[in-house]
Amino acid sequence: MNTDVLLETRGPVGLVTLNRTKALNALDLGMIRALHPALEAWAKEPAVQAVVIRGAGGRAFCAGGDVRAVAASLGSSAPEGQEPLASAFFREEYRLNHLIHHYPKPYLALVDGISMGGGLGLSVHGSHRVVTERLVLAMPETGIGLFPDVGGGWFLPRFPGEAGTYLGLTGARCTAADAMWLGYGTQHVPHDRLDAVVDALAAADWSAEPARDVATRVLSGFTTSPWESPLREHARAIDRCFGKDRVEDILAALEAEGTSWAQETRATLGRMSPTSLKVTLRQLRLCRGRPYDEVVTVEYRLSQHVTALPDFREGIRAVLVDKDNRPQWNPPTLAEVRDADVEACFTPLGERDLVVSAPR
Ligand code: QUE
Repeated sequence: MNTDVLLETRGPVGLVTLNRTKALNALDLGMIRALHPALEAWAKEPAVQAVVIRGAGGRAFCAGGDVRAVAASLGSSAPEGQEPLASAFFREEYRLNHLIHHYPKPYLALVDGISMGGGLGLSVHGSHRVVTERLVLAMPETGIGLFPDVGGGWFLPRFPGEAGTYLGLTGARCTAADAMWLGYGTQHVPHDRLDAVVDALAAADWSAEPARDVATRVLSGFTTSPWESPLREHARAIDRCFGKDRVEDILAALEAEGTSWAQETRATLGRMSPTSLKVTLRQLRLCRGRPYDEVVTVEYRLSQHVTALPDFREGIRAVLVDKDNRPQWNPPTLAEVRDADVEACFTPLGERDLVVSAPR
């Protein structure tokens, strides 16, 4: 039994508690393999009206995918007859995200504390994303030589204006108020009311209305107003600077802004993997407006190509292993990243492509 994911039913509610607290509930392959069949079973089980997912430990909903394990596996070949972790992990993670995206019942993520990367994959695709004042939301992958996956190509372009481009390139941390403005959060509820939310969902009468409306009505009894969104105050500058289709043009636009925010944003971009920045901007432009199922295929291709580049292992080393936060990117500058090498990250995988379709 996998104790990193706790599964229980509370009357009509299927309740998932991410419980890998020592790693801020970062999602590993064992957790994915526990979650997927449980969600599939609850989708078919008539007694289950809704699914709730939350994080244990009080600090994080989910800090991401277990990219550290993926990076560690890259040096050696997989055991005889076993698929490499980098192939299996991303495929099974994206399949889980896809199941949540098309989930036939209300799926309520109680997002309290840190939600980054893979944590968005477990939440943003659900019908209800309940955020608390403790939320710290980010897509920080360009800082580890990766790209904003788990559907970033689908949900980032759907955020207001160019906010998603800004968040995907810079990895900027968002507050609960930002998350509500973005549309990531659907309800804002105080942290200390979350247990009462679960109790109220378990006690609700699910027979009279569509389940989605029951969930929304129950949550409406707990919502509060967030503060002003700091991110929103920069929305016009973000739209001016991040609407460009080349990273170099974004940097030039930030320089022309001449504000301290623009200077800090330029400095942040200067610390990210140049290859990741170029791949990410291409991903966001290519995927904008595309159906999610197509985005999954593009992102799986990217996951296989990008994790094979040197920046991924170096980013994991610098941010998660040695924690010196001084990655030596290769190539080290945007100018040295060749367009052909960016384009190569989008190459189809043939037999190994991940092809998904909505359930009928
Ligand atoms: C970018 C990421 C991740 C990250 C940091 C980044 C990520 C991830 C973690 C993480 C954090 C704490 C843990 C852990 C993993 O950090 O995906 O095991 O304890 O999972 O800059 O994409």
